[in-house]
Amino acid sequence: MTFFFDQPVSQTDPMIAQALSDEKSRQQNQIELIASENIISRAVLDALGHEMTNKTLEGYPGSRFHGGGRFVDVVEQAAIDRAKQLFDCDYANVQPHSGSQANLAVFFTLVKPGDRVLSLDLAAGGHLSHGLGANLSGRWFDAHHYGVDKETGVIDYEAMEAKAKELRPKLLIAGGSAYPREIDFERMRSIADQVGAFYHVDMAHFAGLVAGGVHPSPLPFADIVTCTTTKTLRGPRGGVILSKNTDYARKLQAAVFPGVQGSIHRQVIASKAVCLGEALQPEFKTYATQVRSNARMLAETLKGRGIAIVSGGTDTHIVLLDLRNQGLKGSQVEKALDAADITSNKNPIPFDSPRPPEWVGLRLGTGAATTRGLKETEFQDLGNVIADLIIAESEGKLLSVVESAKVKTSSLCKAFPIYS
Ligand code: DSN
Repeated sequence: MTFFFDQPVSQTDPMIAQALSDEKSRQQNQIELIASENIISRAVLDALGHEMTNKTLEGYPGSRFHGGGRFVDVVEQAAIDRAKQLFDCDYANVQPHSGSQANLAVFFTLVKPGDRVLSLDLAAGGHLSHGLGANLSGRWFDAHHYGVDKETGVIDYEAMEAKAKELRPKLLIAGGSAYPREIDFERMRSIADQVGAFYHVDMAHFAGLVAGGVHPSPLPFADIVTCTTTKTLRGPRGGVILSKNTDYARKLQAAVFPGVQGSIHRQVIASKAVCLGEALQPEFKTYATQVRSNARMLAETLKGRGIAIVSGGTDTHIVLLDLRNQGLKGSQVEKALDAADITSNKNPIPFDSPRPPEWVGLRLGTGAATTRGLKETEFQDLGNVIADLIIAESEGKLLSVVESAKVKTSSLCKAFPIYS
């Protein structure tokens, strides 16, 4: 059996090994601008690929359903303690397998099937786990949505308040996947209080900016906050639930396990602990500051080249392009950028079609490329490369710029290598 325990995948399964190797090269040789992605450290990666994956364990540290959990208890307790310290709160649950599972546990804790919830419209930047019809949250709850002002692209708080007063939801939800501006957490708390609703903030995208001190924290205002460790927080795929109010603790613990999950993913929790430990270091503030500065530079550069940015700019890592002036769909531009080794995703803009092929937005994010080491100068260059590609695509001349764009992307990748 020695080979079973010691042979690497490159020897045992060449087909999968090739795909893994190709994916690593793709990441090394492309500039990643998908806002929900990042590049984790070798230390986080080590924990993620650890033998701790072999263990089965349900329950919480010190109170498990299976034996042999003492070392997992060490990592889970460390992750809990670090999350509480990082976000200055009194309750943390690090077990959710994803942000969607974390959000489901919040529903489980605060509302009952059929209850009314009010969340950000998907096209305005919301998230599918906040009440999309095709998602369990939209099937089991009476979901309604608030949106953004048509002119400014910023959340219309007056309309939100009017809607909350009319609908009297049990739960008001903030946050999402593509809203680039700071949210007025205090104002939403006041709206929730006026209608007797619970208030949940999903900070999945901007959690790293909160951790780095460059974005306001929702913790002082929300009943419960969820996030992923994946995006600006620069950790493994997985969710976290946080609160300053320990009154929710008992219900939240039971909502995660056995409410929506069974056995925990121990190696992921170990890697969450490592990522949270990294986020507590002073260098993380420098990284978070750079993420936001880079996003501002990217937005300004694109605007300077005549490309509209939803809401006119960004307060986070997200830059959402409105491609209507160029007569392009998001999917066309996603492909044009991909041809030059820049990875992005088509996205709806506010009031966009519900059909993905018709979306006229493109979402960019600066987390991963900032981790790679790119600063304002490189993001200005990148913004100009992206503008060249968009303008050429709109004029039907993409091939004339792809090769020179690829040379620039390639030189950035070489200058800022990953996983040497
Ligand atoms: N919600 C998806 C995104 O923002 O891309 C995945 O987390």
